[in-house]
Amino acid sequence: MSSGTVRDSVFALMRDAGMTTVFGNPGSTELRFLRDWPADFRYVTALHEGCAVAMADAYAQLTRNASFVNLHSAGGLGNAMGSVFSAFKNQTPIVVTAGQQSRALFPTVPFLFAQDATTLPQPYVKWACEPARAEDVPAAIERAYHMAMQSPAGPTFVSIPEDDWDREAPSVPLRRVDARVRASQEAIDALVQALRSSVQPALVVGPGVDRDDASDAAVAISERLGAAVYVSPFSSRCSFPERHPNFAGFLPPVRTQIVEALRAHDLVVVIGAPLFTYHVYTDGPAILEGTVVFHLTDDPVAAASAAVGTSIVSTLRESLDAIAHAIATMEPAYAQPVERAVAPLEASDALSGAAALQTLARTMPAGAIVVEEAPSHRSAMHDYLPIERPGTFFAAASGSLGWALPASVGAALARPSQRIVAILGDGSSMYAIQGIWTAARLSLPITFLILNNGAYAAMNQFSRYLGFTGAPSFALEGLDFVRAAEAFGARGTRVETTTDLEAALRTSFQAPLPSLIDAVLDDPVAAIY
Ligand SMILES: Cc1ncc(C[n+]2csc(CCOP(=O)(O)OP(=O)(O)O)c2C)c(N)n1
Repeated sequence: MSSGTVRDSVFALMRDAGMTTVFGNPGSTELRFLRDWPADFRYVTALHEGCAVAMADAYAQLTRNASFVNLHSAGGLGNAMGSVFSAFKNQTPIVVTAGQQSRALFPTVPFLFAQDATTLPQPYVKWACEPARAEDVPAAIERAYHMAMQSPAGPTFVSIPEDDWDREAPSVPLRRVDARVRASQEAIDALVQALRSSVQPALVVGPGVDRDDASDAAVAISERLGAAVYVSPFSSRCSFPERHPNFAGFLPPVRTQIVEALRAHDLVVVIGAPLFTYHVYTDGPAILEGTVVFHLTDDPVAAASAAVGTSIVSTLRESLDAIAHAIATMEPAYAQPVERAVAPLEASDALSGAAALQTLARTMPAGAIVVEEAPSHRSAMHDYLPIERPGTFFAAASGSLGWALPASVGAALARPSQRIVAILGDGSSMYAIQGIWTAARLSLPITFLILNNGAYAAMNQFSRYLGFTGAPSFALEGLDFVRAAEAFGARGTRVETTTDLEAALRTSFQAPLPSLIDAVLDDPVAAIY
């Protein structure tokens, strides 16, 4: 086994793993890693560590490979934790590294020392390690890579003392780990049997289907069975084309409403999502009594904590292919159409959130990727901006704000020839506004569309839903988004009508550069759920 420095070995390993883009924010404890930067590596500077991790998150989701993040000791990792939480909930593979002080200084509790470095990111990383010896760092990174990639995928963490990089270490070639998990034939047979005998089956698809690139199999199964297809509550990806005739809509994160939505079905198969994700408590059963429930998941925790039914743990691609194959000889059936088509808004210059989204749907280039974080507009988005293709919609599964703006930067880096549209609330955008600087520095074709209602409107929405009054104001006055965009080197435009929004969008889509559109809405607080 050849030997060089830790640094030689880690860079070789990263090359083998296809992790040649590093998202980070630097400090002195990372300098030995960053110096003499190899020409075949790209370093993406983020001005906040939460941005670095969110960029790496979308980049990993779109490249379907773990991404690599390098942060500055405890302070950098601390800043990143909101996005680490999101990556954990998104099940995105990211190898997060952070610099640590020199080993020889540990006993003196030096400046920048990350005390108990591996505890800080817990429990939102799958594995955290500060190797016992410098020469163990490459093997730790290799393990972090494999752990991050295995289902359920997620972030992992390695703390690296700064003096380790120049120490001698063996080279660690990347081993191949095939971690696909296949369900037993018996489990698949039972599910196929239930599908064959169901009168009115429903599929509930979650982000895991798109994550496993298995939407085509979900479409094939639904078409063969005539199964209505619902989207799981708060799904962070598009797993089923939303204009497909079998598409039946989005389940709300409320138990009683899910029961109601699925009432007509004798069989419900939840695929690639928890069963179910709730936001508010309501009493009653998780599903109508007598409904048969199956659950396909790659996440043992989701299987163990499902409210009802039979859970089958496997890689989704494998089990969906097996099911599609088993029912391929059945006569194709047609789903009973579900009444959900929402009438288009009448032409008007009034700029509501719904009108803005309808305008976007009309003007957005084919193949554009939408990254969303505009909490009070989520249901209007479902109604007026149907996502037609899996692989073109991303949101944070965590509900933690500050993800989408930098995630759109990671998406643009992964898909340089595609237009990225970040749909952002005015409040949400401010958690990570400095991500615009990275987009501007790298000339990325991102349209930041701010749905500006001048408030944390979701907080008002939710207060009303819960019947609470008397909270401090959730208004957000005095933010100037055009000047903010310009301060970071991007173009900014403010619009107040649908006509001006359409013009601004068309201009934005023509330039291969980032631009921000501040859409000032005239919007009453919409109902929630
Ligand atoms: C990190 C974080 N802090 C706070 C919240 C709580 N929160 C949920 S929605 C919301 C309001 C977001 O406002 P905005 O982006 O303007 O969207 P709007 O609700 O107006 O559509 C807040 C503060 C959160 N989800 N994440």
